Amino acid sequence: MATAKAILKAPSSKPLTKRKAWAALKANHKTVGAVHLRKLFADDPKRGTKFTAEALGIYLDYSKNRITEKTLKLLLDLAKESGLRERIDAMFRGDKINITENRAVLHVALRAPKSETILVDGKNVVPDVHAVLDKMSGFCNRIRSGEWKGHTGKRIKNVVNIGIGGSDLGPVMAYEALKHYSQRDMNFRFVSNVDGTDFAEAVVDLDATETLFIVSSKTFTTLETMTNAHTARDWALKGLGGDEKSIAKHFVAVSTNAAEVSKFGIDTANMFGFWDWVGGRYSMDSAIGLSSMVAIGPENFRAMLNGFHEMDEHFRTAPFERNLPVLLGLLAVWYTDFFGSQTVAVLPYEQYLKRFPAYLQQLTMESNGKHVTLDGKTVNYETGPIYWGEPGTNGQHSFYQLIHQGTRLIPCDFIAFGKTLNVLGAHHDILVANVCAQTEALAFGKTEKQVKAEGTADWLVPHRVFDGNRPSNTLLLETLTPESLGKLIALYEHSVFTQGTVWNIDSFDQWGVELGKVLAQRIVPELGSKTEPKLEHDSSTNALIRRYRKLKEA
Ligand code: G6Q
Repeated sequence: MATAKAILKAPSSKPLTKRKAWAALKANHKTVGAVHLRKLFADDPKRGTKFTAEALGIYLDYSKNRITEKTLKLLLDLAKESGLRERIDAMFRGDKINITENRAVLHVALRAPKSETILVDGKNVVPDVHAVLDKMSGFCNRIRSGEWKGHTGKRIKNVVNIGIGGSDLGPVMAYEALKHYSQRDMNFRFVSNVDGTDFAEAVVDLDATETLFIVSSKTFTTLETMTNAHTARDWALKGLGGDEKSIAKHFVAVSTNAAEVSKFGIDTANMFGFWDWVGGRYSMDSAIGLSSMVAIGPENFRAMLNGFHEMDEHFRTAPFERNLPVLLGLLAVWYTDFFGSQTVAVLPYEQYLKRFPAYLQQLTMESNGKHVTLDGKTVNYETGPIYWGEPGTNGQHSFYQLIHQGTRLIPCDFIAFGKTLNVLGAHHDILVANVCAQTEALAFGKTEKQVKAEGTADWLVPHRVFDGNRPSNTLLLETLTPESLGKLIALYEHSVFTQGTVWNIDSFDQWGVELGKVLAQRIVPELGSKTEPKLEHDSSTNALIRRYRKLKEA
């Protein structure tokens, strides 16, 4: 088992800006950065099929990127010099590559087939993963079939997941993405915010006798989740006639912390476990996905896991030049570090993926929003870009203006499917026509000559010119299924890994989040205190606290 020290000695220990490929890429950017995509396409009629890669039913067209074959080769060299191969092997082997928390990073074990062996501290974790999956399946089948009854004998019709961050964003995204496959006579709600409105609105039309709460929290100490869980407990008890025994039929927990689960009053027989080697933002395919499994059923959930696993295997074994996550990750590095791009827009042309960008925000930014290397040195290059987005075509009528004609370079990932799950006249052709039209317009723009030829008045011409040369990837899949969703998520997970490896940062810790978890705890009693509290913050914070106390009393 490699130690943190050994990991630091991997090829990536050479500072990024001192790697050979880095210098070569800098030089390459000087020439390629000045060339228009129009020219790159005109010079090579095969470009549109050459810069593509296909695996597991996902077609990646990355030809509309500002790269040449040389750039691609250098990016692949950079991956090699950064020790990407060694890091991938280390992750899959169960090495403790999350060095600041001294943990293995094994979300890949969550979707490993029963026959595999993955060791953490000498113990094979795969049987434990499957034991939990089996327990989840049994539970979900009982809920879905109506065999599991609430305290008053009614079947469960409503499932409310209470969790935040990694214990919410994955489940809610997966539920929305796979709604087509969900049990339609049940309601699924997700409560995350400590703002009481979130809970109040989630249960406003629910009957406690038909409602099950899944309290999802790795630590079972997160302020928001525990506050919401206690509020849910009070709400349920009220609706169930105050009998404490009713809790057992209406509350289950997903956590790694059995002691806290018990303290809350949930029988640990109704607890679904996972492990410290599953990071929050990588946990939607662990027991944290219990609400997803109730919604879509165990078979569909397992199909999703298969999709994840296939992409894991692709990432682990495919040569880098055909490796989808590696290509996607390296392109993000190219724009972030050489073009100075600050963001990446993710634009799914699939309404069911409406929460996908929000999910990706956490995956990408919590992972790679780091400013020190694995050995604690401040980086002298940019790391994690800002990921954001909205489904198409809605975004076209709002922020695309800036992508087309603003002053910033925003690389975009367009995601589309060949088949729709809801065939309605020409809707799907119109939807996909917009994907093609947008990527075309971004790349090629509209020249002054073209605008003038349309008879545009001279003074208006500059406003109507589109420079183009704005890069995009297009990901084309066949149909949105549990399996293809699994592949898509794993694709981004491993793209994040690729980026983090090049940057030599710990993509698996989140000290910024931990800080947030403690900061508010000090102020809560100051806001609630009946007597004037002694405030020892800065003058701005003190004044805000005093003003809030006045406002709430007014
Ligand atoms: C994820 C983060 C964070 C975490 C939440 C919830 O990687 O660590 O988003 O998932 O803070 O934490 P709990 O599951 O412990 O409540």
